[in-house]
Amino acid sequence: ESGEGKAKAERMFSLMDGFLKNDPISLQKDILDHVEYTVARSRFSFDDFEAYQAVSHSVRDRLIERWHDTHAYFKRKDPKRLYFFSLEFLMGRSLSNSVINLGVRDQYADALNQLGFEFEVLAEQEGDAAQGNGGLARLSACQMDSLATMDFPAWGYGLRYQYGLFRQVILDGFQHEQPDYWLNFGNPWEIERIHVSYAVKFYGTVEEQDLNGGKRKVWVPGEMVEAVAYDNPIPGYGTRNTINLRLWAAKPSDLYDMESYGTGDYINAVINRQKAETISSVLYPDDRSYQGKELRLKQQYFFVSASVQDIIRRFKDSLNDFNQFPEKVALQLNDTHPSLAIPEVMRVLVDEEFLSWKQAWDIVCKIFSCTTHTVVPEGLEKIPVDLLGSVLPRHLQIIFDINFSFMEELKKHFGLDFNRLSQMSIVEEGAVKSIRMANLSIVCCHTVNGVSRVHLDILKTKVFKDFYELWPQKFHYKTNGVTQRRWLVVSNPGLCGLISKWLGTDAWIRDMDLLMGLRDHAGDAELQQEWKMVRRINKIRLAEFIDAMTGMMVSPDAMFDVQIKRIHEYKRQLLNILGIIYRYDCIKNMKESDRRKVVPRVCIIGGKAAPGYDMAKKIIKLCHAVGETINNDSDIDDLLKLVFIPDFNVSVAELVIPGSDLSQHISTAGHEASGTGSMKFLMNGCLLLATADGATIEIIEEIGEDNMFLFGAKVHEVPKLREKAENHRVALQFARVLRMVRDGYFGYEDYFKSLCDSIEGGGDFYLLGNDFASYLEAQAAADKAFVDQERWTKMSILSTAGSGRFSSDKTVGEYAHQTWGIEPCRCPF
Ligand code: 7GP
Repeated sequence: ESGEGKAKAERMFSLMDGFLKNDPISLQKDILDHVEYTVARSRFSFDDFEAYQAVSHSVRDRLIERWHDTHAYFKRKDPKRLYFFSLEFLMGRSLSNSVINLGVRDQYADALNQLGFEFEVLAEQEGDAAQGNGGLARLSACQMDSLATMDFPAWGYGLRYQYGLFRQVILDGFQHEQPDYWLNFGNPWEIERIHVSYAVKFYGTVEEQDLNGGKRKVWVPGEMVEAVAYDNPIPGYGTRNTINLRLWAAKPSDLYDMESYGTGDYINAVINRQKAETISSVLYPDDRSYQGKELRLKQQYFFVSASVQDIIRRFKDSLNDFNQFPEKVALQLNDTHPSLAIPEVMRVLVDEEFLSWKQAWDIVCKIFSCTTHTVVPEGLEKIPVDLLGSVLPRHLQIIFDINFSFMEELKKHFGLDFNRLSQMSIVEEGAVKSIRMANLSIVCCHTVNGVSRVHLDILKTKVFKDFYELWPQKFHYKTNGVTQRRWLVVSNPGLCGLISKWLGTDAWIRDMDLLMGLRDHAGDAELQQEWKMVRRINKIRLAEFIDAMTGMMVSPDAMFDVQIKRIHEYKRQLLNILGIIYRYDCIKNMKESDRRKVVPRVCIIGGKAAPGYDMAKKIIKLCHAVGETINNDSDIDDLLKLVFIPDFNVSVAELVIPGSDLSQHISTAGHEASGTGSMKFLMNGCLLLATADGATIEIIEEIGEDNMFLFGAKVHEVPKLREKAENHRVALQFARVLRMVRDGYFGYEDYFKSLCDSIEGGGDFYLLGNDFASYLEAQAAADKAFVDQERWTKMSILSTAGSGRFSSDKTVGEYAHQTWGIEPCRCPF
C-alpha cells in the first residue's frame, strides 16, 4: 500500500474503538444507541418490538464486521467460488440464529435481562422471511448455513420478493390466502446496496452487425429494468466467516430518457416506469405445477441476468482470461428455475466478450451443475417458444443452436431413432412448441444431482432414462440434510444442553457424527429421565401454542402425532385423516373396559395448499370438519383430538418439532424425492411413522427398522399395484371410513365427493386403499410402544443418535468435493 493510504488507514483505525465488544455493558450501550438513533424511540421508553428492532440492529452491526472481513479475505485469496442460484430461500427468522452462530447468545440474554427484557420474548417479535414455498426453499437456507459454517467461499443469489408466501387464514375450515407484505416493518437483516445494480434487458429484436469481417448478434432490447442488490449476511457457526446471500429487487431503469408532451403524458410515463418493480413483487405459490406465465419467466431471467453480470464483474476484477473462468467459478442451479443462466452465460461470452461459440461452450460445460428436487413430471418446466422468443429473443436462438449440436451428437450415438431424438430434444414439438428446461440443464451441466439415493434411481430408470443411457457419468445424488444449528440449537435448547452434557462436548454442533456417542447411553435410566423431562417441557410449550392458536386445550400426557408439510395428494394427508376417522370410530364403539387401554392422542396437522390446488384445499376442509366432530364429541373426551395448526411456516416448525412424539412421512413410495422434515424430527428425538420413500430409506439404514414404524408398498411394488384396475387389497375398514365421509357424517358431502372419488376404485393413484391396512398396523405398533415409556425413550434417544448423517454439513461437504470443486477459505479471527 502507498504511504498515503497507510496513513489514512491508521487514522481511521485510531478513530474507531476497535471492533465491537460483546460484554454485557457494551451490548447494553449499543442496544440503547440503536433505540435512540436507529429506531428513534426514547431510550427511556420503548416496547418489546422496538427492543427487538434495536437488538437486531446491534446484531447486524456485528454481522457486518465479519462480513466485511470475510469478503476482504476472499478477495485477497481469490479462491474458486461457488455461486448458488435459487429462486427461493426460506430463511425464517434471523435473530436467534444469528446470535447463536456469532456465539453471543448468552451475552445478549444477560444484557437484555439487565435492561429488563427477555431475549426469548424479543425473538418472538420477528416475522418470518418466507421467500419460498417448501422443501426446496428451506433446503437452500440450510445449505447456506452449512456453507458459511464450513468456511466455503460461496455466494447465494436469488430474488427479493416484496410479498413472500401467502399467509394462510382459516375461515369456517376453509383456507384463505392473505398477502404477506413482510417488509412493512423494515428488515434489519438486509443491507441495501444501491450502488450495486445492473440493467436487465427484455423483449426487442436481435440484429446482425458486421464485426472485423465476421457477423455478430446484437440484442436491441425493448425494455430495461434495473436490478438492485440487497445483501443478507449469513454467519457461520464457530468461525468468523460470514457469507452473502444477494437478493435482487427490480427498480425502474434510468437508462431510457422519457420525452413527454403534457402533464398527463408525463404522469403516465412515470407510472409505467414504476411497473418495472412488479418483477420482484410476488413469489409464485405453487410448488410443483408449472404455469407458463410471462411474469415468472421474467423473474427467472431478471435474477439470472443480474447475478451473471455480478459474477463476471467480480471475475474481471482479478483476471481477464476467460479460459480461467472455470477455475474460479462453480455455478449451481437449484432445480431448473434458474436454468436460463446457461444461455445467458453463452450470450454474454459470445456476444459481449467476443469468445467463439466453441470457447464459450467449453466454459459453460465446465461451470454448471444442477440439482433436481422432484419426480413429478408436471413439475418439469416448459417454456412456450412463442413466449420465450418474445421476452428473450436472443436466448431462444442460443437454445436452438445448443439443441442443434446436441441433436447431431445424438444421431451419431443412437442413429436415426426419431422417438428417442424427440424425447430428448430440448425443444418439444406439439400443439404448443416449448423449451424443456430440464433437458437444457442436463445437456449443459457437467453433473446432475438427485436428493436421495432412491431419487437418483428413479431419475435413472424413469424420468431421465434416455439421458442416463447417454451420459451415465453425469448422474449422482447427494442425500439432503438440514442444519442442526437451526433445527436443534436454536429450536431445542433443552435437548441441545442435554446432548452436550452427555457427550461431554458441544463439538457436535459442527460435527454431527459425534451424536453417535449417545448410543452408548440410550439405555441409561438417568439420561432417559432427563430426556423425558426435556421433551415434556417442549410438549407443554407446544400445548400452550395450540391453545393460543386454536383455543383448544390438549394434555401433554397424550401422544403428540404430527404431520406438517405442504398439502399434496402424494404426501397423503388424506390417509392420515382417514386413519383418524378410523380411530374415532373404534373408540366410539368400544366397551368401557377397553377404553381404558386406549393411548390418548393429539393429532396435529399443518400445511398450506397452493391457491389453485382444489384437492389440497378440500383436504384442509376435511381435516377441520372431522376435527369439529371429534373434538366436540363428549364420548371421546381426551382420548382423541385433531388440531389443524394454521399458517404453518418455519418458526411454527421450530416450535412444533421439538414437542412431537410421533411424526408422519407417509408419501406413496416413489414420490417424495427426499423429504427433509423427517430429518428435523429425527434430530429432535421424535419417532417416525413412515413409508420407505425418499431419504427415509437411508434413515432406516442409520437407526434400524425397529426404531421406527414402517408401513406400505415399496417403491418397486407401486407400478404393479397401480396396473390392477381393481384394487383387490383394499381393506374393509377403508371402505367403511370413506363411506362415513361420503354419507355426510362430517357434513359437506357434496364438497367432499370429488375427494372420495379420487381415491376409490381404479382411480386411487396414490394407493391409499392399498396401504390403509398396513398404515393402521403401524399406528397400532406406535400405540403399543408408547405405553412402554422406557422403550419409547430409548427409541427416541437412538433416533437423535442416528441423525448425524442428515446434517446439511455432510451434504454440502459432498457437493463441494464431488461436484463444485471448491475448498474452504477460512477468514482468520
Ligand atoms: C422438494 C421435494 O418434494 C422434497 O422431497 C425434497 O426434500 C425437497 O424438495 C428438497 O430437495 N421439492 C420442492 O420443494 C419443489 O418445489 C419442485 O419441487 C421443483
